[in-house]
Amino acid sequence: WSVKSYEFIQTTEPRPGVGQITLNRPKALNALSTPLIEELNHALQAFDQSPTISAILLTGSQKAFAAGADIKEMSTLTFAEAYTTSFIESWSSLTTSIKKPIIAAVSGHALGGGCELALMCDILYCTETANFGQPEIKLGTIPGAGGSQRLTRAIGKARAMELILTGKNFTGKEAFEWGVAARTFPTYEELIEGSLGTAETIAGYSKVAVKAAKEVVNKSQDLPLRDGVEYERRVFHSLFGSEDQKIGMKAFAEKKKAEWVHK
Ligand code: CO8
Repeated sequence: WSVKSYEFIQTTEPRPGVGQITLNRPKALNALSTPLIEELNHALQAFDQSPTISAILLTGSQKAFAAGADIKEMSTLTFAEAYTTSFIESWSSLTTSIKKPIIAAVSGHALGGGCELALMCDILYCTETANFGQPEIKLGTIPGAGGSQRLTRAIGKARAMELILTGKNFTGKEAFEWGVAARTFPTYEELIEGSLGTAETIAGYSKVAVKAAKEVVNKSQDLPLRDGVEYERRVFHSLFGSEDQKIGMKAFAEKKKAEWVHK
């Protein structure tokens, strides 16, 4: 994953072990065009492969995380084109190919595909006034990047059905109250600071344990409880083979700070 210059996103390494991706297409409120998504996927892969990065922060601007898929790009697309090119399929590759934790820091609009992108991340933080929604019904279509599935799992069928059928938005405060967001912040600056703090905390742990923890929690979304618990136990057992598990437990017993081999 060679260094690449991007047009629609910015990448930085603001804290030790933390890679930040900022969506940067301000004139279109970070509408998720295909070129933007290609850059996002490239940057995510680069951070995922980087030995110096342990956690990823994905954010937009104060005004918009992302105002959805690019409506102008989609307006002339035909069924045959969408179907044969598997339009949108690669947009959710971050849920399958990125193994490091991704924190979404959402301020402003997170609509349609923007809301879906935030829902794909591992932890969602937002401002109290963030503007979430699945307004596709107003465009004569439906969510296409997992919104009907992930939002429904996150907030339950009753609320998700109402939101998706009416296209009504919901606030960051509601996102927190309904369990979509793990935390809310009063301002954009506090949101970024809080998100970086969490990313740095995660980056301070063993990479082996962090990867395993993300994997097993995400499995809970796909597997029935019994299979999920069994899967967790298998992975838990496998960690007895990791140097960092030995280091962590020895450090606890000796009342010392663990110095991870795989950090
Ligand atoms: N696509 C393309 N351009 C957009 C989009 C968009 N989704 N959203 C905003 N823009 C553009 C506007 O066209 C405008 O451009 P211009 O200046 O050239 O006219 C510029 O951004 C600024 O927008 P506004 O002037 O409208 O700004 P306001 O502050 O007045 O309004 C809103 C902000 C409320 C966010 C408004 O722009 C809006 O309603 N946008 C559309 C929101 C929407 O419907 N999103 C859902 C799109 S459908 C979708 O996402 C399907 C999901 C499929 C899967 C995606 C996988 C990730």
